[in-house]
Amino acid sequence: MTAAAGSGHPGGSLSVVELLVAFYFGVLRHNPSDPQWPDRDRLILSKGHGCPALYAALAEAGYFDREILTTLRKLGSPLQGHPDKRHLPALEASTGSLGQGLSIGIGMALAARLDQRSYRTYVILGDGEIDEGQIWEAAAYASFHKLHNLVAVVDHNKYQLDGPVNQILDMEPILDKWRAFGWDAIEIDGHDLREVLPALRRAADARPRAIIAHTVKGKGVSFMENNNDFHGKAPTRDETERALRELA
Ligand SMILES: Cc1ncc(C[n+]2csc(CCOP(=O)(O)OP(=O)(O)O)c2C)c(N)n1
Ligand SMILES: [Mg+2]
Repeated sequence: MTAAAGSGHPGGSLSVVELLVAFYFGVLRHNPSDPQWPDRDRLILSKGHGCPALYAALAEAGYFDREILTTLRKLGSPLQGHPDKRHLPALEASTGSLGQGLSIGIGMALAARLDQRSYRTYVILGDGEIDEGQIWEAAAYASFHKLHNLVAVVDHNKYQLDGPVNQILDMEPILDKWRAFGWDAIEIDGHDLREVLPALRRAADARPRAIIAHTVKGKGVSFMENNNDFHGKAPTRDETERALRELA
């Protein structure tokens, strides 16, 4: 998809594939033929630049035709370079301006409480994204208000735009930070469905839950793995052929 577009974010898309597969095919209560079903679980991809993986999962789940996947980033396409809810009803939020998704998720979790609905709200955050101050105000707010229907998943792929997160603004110890903010925090291998599925399915307790998912940026393509050149650059034609061969 990024090759067809000639731009985009392959690295951070590939690191969330298993998380999205687990969500759409094993966790979320949802109905692709009725995206506005009031009791559906909500999923927000706060690190919106990873949307090629989200669009692929939505197409596979039946929200729209796979044919349009290669219109990514084209003028007039519903599949914009960052998720745009106005053009794609399957999305819960327009994201891409990093730092905002957890606050949006809090609004949905509070609405569920007010409306006495049992849906859960899940938010996928980037590990560079959680450098944003707004994330930590949201984290404090969610635990103070006991939003047990809210789950944050951090895609901990160890890189952000400019390089390794631990050289830019290191949030370690990440687990302790979420716990100090009152969250039930656990750590998993974000590429192993045997760990991802039970973590996402675990019943709620009294607190919001944070899942730190250890992942590899560019997962599955040898020359993209841990190579941050592919944070925001499309592969060339040759690279695309190699990548697709490796992923097949
Ligand atoms: C508010 C805001 N600032 C800057 C950017 C530009 N930007 C896009 S991706 C990115 C890095 C994000 O790193 P991370 O959250 O770790 O994402 P991943 O590694 O999964 O790609 C930045 C700074 C943005 N989209 N939004
Ligand atoms: Mg990252």
